[in-house]
Amino acid sequence: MKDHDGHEVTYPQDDGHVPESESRRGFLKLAALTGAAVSVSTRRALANGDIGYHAMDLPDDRLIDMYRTILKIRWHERTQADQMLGNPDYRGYNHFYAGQEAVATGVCAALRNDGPFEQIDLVYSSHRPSGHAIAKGVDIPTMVAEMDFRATGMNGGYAAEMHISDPSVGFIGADGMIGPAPVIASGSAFAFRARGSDQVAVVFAGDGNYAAPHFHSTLNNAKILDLPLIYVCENNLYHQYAHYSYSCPHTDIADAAAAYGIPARTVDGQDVTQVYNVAKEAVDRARAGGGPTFIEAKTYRYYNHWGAPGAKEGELGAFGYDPLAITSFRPEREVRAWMQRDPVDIARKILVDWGVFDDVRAGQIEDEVKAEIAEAFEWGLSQPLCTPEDGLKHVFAEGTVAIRQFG
Ligand SMILES: Cc1ncc(C[n+]2csc(CCOP(=O)(O)OP(=O)(O)O)c2C)c(N)n1
Ligand SMILES: [Mg+2]
Repeated sequence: MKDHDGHEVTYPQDDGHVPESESRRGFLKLAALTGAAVSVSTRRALANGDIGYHAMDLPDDRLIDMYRTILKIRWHERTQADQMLGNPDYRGYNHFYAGQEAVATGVCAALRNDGPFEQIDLVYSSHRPSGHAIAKGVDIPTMVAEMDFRATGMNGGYAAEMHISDPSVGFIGADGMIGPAPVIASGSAFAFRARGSDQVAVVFAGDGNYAAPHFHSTLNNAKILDLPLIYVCENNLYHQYAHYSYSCPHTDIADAAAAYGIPARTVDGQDVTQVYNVAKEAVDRARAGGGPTFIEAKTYRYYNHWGAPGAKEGELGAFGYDPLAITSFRPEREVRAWMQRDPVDIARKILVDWGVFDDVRAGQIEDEVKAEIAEAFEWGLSQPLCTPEDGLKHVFAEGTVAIRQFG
C-alpha cells in the first residue's frame, strides 16, 4: 500500500492477524496484571469475549439469577401471547420482547436495584417494556394484573402495558412516544450529578429512536454535562415494519454516538454475559464520574411489532404471510435464523460450559419459572377489573386546587 507521497508502507495487521499482545484482550489482560488504568480505544464487544471478563468473575448465584430472569421474561410472554391468541376474555396486550431478553437482563444485572429510592439506579423504558420491567425486578403478578386492566394491578389498572411503572425498584416506566425517554432519563442523570449521588440512569430505546431529534440532543447534552447516563440502543433491525436502514445511515448505530465523543460499544445482544460485560464497564465509569456510555445491542424480536398476529398458540414467534396481519415485512428465514441464536439457549450453554450448573438443574430452573409465571397469571387474572372511572385517575387534579398566584 502507498501513502499520499507514493512511498510504500506496510501495516503490521495486513494479514488480518492481530497478535494477542496487540489485541484489545491482550492489552486488557496486561493492564489488569499491572494494575494500569485502562483507556479504551476500540469499540467492539463481540461474542468471542473481546471486551472484559466481568461476567466470568460473578458468583454462580448471580449468573443463575440472570438465567432465571431471561426465562421469566420469556415465559411471561409465552403465557401472555397464548392468552391473547386463545382466551377471548383476555383484554391485555403487549409489544413482545421475546428474542431480546438478554439485553434487559445483562444491563439490569449490572445495576443497583434494591434499596432506598435515593440510592437505586433508574431505568426508563419504551413501548416494549415488560422485559425491562422484569429485569429491573418488578412484581410479576401485579404486572400481569396491570396488563389486563385489573384494579389491583401495579398501577391500578389504568396504565396497562404502555405506562407500567414501579419506582420502588427504580423502573420509572414505559413510554409510548418514540423520542422523549432518553431526554427524560438524562434529566434524572443530571439530577444525580447535581446532588453528588453515584446513581446511574439507563434508557432503553429502539433503533427507530435514531431518527428522532431527542436521540441527538440527549447524546450531546450527556457528553457536554458528563452525565451518568447509559443509553442502550436495542437494534432489532426494524422499527415497526421498516428496516432501520431506511432512517439511519449507519450500519452500527454506535458510530453515531462516537461522533458525540461518547464511548460507544456494539455488543451481541443475544449473549447475556457479553451484555453484562459492557454494561458493567459503563456503570463503573458512570459511578466514578466518567460520564455517559452508549451501548448498541444487536438483537431481534420474534413476534410482530405489536401483539401476536401470525403467531400460533403454544409456539414461539410469528411466521408466514397473513393477509390480515402485517407479518410479511421480514423474511421468515430471517426470523428462524435469529432463533438459532436464542438468548435462553446461549445463556444455558455458557453456564453449563462454565460449570455453573448441569443440564438437569437448568431444566429444573425452567420448570420452577414456568410454575411461578403460571401462578402469576392465575392470580392476576382472578383480580377485579378496573372501572371506567379508574381510567380518569391521575388525569385531573383531585380535590380543590389553590388558585395560582401570579406576580
Ligand atoms: C413520536 C412517535 N412516532 C411514531 C410512533 C409510532 N411507533 C410506535 S413504535 C414505533 C417504532 C419503534 O421502533 P424501534 O425504536 O426500532 O423500537 P422497536 O419497536 O423495534 O422495539 C413507532 C414508529 C410513536 N409511538 N411515537
Ligand atoms: Mg427496532
